[in-house]
Amino acid sequence: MGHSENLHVIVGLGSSGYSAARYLAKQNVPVAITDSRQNPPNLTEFQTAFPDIPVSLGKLDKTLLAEAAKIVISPGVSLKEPVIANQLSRGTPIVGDVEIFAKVTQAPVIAITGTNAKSTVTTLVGKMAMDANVNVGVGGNLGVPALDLLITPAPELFVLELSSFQLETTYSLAPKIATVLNITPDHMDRYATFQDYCNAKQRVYSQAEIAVCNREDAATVCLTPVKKTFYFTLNEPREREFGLLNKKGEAFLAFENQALMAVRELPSLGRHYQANALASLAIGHAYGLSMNAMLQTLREFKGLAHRCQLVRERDGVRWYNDSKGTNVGATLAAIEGLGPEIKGKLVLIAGGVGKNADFSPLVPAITKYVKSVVLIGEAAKLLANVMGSCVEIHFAKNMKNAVEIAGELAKAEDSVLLSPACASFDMFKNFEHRGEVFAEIVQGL
Ligand code: UMA
Repeated sequence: MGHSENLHVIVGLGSSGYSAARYLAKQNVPVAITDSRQNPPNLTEFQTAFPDIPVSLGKLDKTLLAEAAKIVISPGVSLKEPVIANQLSRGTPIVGDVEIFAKVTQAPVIAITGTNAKSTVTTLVGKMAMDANVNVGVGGNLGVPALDLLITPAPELFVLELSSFQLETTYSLAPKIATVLNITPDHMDRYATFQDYCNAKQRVYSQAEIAVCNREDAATVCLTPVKKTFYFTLNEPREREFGLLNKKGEAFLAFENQALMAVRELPSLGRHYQANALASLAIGHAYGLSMNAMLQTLREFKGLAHRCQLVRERDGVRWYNDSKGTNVGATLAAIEGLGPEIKGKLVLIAGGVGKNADFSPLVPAITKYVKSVVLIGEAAKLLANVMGSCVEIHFAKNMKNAVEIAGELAKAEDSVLLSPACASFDMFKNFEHRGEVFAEIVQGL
């Protein structure tokens, strides 16, 4: 393992680690990799493409890390990991892939974070820019890792979804526009307190030019001085706000006192989706996109897979796949979004890896909109303890069993909602896999 002045040790060979290696190798920066997993994803492909890059597996390689001029850490690895914390205290610079990206990009960046809805808003804003003929790169925590967006011809705008993990290791990013869409507890297996998690999210605003904040969520309000701030709200908008206006009994998306478009023209249902549309308008407006063009994009955008996605209607029962509901806030948004829109009640399928979450915030919404809950996965017992007093509970062995039970419970005008409030790793590869399994079983009914 050749010693080198400028050795960059990449921690993690997931998609961020791989993209960092690819980027740095191209710049002729000496690179080595360590991953605590014996068999990280991409290993064979990586070793075929880069046979000369040393890879150390099975645990984070302390000796290798001690040789690093710089450590490039993947978002899935905590800075509190003892070998990492040790290097940090010895003064080794530790950065994430987004920091490397921020150092080299000239084009303006729209940076989008929040506990939920960030993928939807990132995709929507990206589409709005694309529809306005902007050469835009869209990625980050969603889909394409940031460094893989550095292609030629260089995009004139980047729209990045950023997680709190990525923000923790980003220092130089100066976004043209930054937003925190909402903050509710998540990843409490990585953060000591909710405040720590909020602090990580707030980092998106440092050095931003324009902030877009959620009027309904105090934790999203920008605490750093910026040039301009816009807000979105589900109430009537005031100055510099996008919100909902009621005109002759009909709800409109609106900017200040100006109605823009009837809510019923949106192809996706739910209050939470209306908030996403308003946030996207606020961001696009701050960037200078034409309002009419953005409204047209909203009319055409059908929403993302695994987010309150209608899978099928059968015997008057609608089946929704919200497998992306991996935390309490997301599931709450799905129940409160769909609940008021349907005539009957919801049958909720939930459970999976609980991530030390407090599930009690779900209780009022479940009491109001849910008639039965079908539970799967590791957190099933825990969820039952929290919800058992307010709703009928059923346990299922697996997804197939859960769908069968839900199918018996749901009557015409009810809807079945898969929104687990948990991660998927106990039973599935990821949330996409969970959603696909669910949809396939439902299609087969
Ligand atoms: N891991 C180890 N040992 C290691 C390195 C990683 O056990 O040495 C584990 C991690 O604990 C984690 C998994 O491997 O469970 C993946 O971690 P990673 O850092 O290698 O992840 P990547 O494949 O690089 O993907 C990351 C984001 N994943 C995480 O933050 C966990 C992806 O977001 C993102 O799309 C990708 O970078 C590109 O930027 C996924 C995600 O779940 C969708 N994000 C979380 C969320 O949205 O809630 C934050």
